[in-house]
Amino acid sequence: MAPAYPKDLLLSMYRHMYLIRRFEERAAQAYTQGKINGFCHLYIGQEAVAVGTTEALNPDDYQLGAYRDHGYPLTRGADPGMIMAELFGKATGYCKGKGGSMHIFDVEHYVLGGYGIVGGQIPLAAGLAFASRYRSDGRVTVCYFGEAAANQGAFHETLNMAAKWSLPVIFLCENNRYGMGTAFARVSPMPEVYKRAAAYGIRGEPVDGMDVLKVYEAVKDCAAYCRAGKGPVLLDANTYRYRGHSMSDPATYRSKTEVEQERKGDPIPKLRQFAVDQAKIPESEFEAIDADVKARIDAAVKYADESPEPSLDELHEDIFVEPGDPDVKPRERVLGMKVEWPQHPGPQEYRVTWDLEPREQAEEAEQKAGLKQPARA
Ligand SMILES: Cc1ncc(C[n+]2csc(CCOP(=O)(O)OP(=O)(O)O)c2C)c(N)n1
Ligand SMILES: [Mg+2]
Repeated sequence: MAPAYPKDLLLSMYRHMYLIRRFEERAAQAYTQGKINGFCHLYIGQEAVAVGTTEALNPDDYQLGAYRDHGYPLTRGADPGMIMAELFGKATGYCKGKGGSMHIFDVEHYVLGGYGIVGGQIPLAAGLAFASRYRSDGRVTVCYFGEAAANQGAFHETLNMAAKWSLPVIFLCENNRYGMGTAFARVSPMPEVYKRAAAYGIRGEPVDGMDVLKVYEAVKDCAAYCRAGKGPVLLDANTYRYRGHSMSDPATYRSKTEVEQERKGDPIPKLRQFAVDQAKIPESEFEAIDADVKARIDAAVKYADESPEPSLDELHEDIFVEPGDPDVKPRERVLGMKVEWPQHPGPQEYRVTWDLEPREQAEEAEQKAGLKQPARA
């Protein structure tokens, strides 16, 4: 029998998946109208991964991902108008219009980007997890990346180090089977990314990324495992992007039949059906959510449309942080809302709970194993 999920959880999952879907549909429309410049990668089809993950985590666990990144902050309560404004290159965007679609950074909600270099976020995630371990702050870091990033050197280097140091990080592969126009199976002898965990002696497993409840269960379990100090996890979410790689991709490398087949497993109607049939939530509640989300996204587009361009005087601002510069709190700056800002302990308050092997011990062990000659006097 399916476990009983609280009604609030099911509705929140539905709301957030639909919020991302609607946001992305309107972003696609705005792109074709010439309102968005540069790259724009849509997350349509993959919503269950980010939503199931966020629902399974604590609100102050870190999340970061690649350039297909509008959905991550939306799951955490970021302002859709400010994200849309960022896509439009407007001054009211999360990064004052200077980051654009690929670099949504929302510190308030512990969503730390948005990175354009394939695999570039993976070592950063290990750094965050190292900081959590060092400060004993109990946080888990979730690092989303595409399966094509698992063929980058940074992936292997990071997993090696994260495993050695038992870092509390979930490496969450959004395995949508394509890296731009290349099917992953064509360029990888082992396309099941989770199997690569064996090379680092860490936990690795697949999950159905088209089912939000399955992602939720898997991430909950992995997060508890990381928090217990058992080390990193490689979670391989099998998912699918319905649209091209980016807005400029006609997606001629896969058949229409394949896409139509995958769309039959759409995670949004699947959850709605489950909630109506199993949890007996009336259809009318979903209709109300649909209407509310549509109105919010309409307002977001209007807000982005009416927002000003950044001034040319600002061209050289926010490039370097100078000592004493005040922190920029995007929602406070743009919407005047009081924002809780994450606080970190100062260096003198750090509680280091584990030590790397002391050098003397390591040298002694090497000598015993005959690997190292004693230093000559
Ligand atoms: C280091 C690097 N190499 C190449 C590119 C060009 N590039 C951008 S996206 C991409 C494909 C990545 O695919 P995947 O990691 O599966 O993520 P997805 O786009 O499917 O979400 C490539 C090769 C890049 N941005 N960075
Ligand atoms: Mg991919």
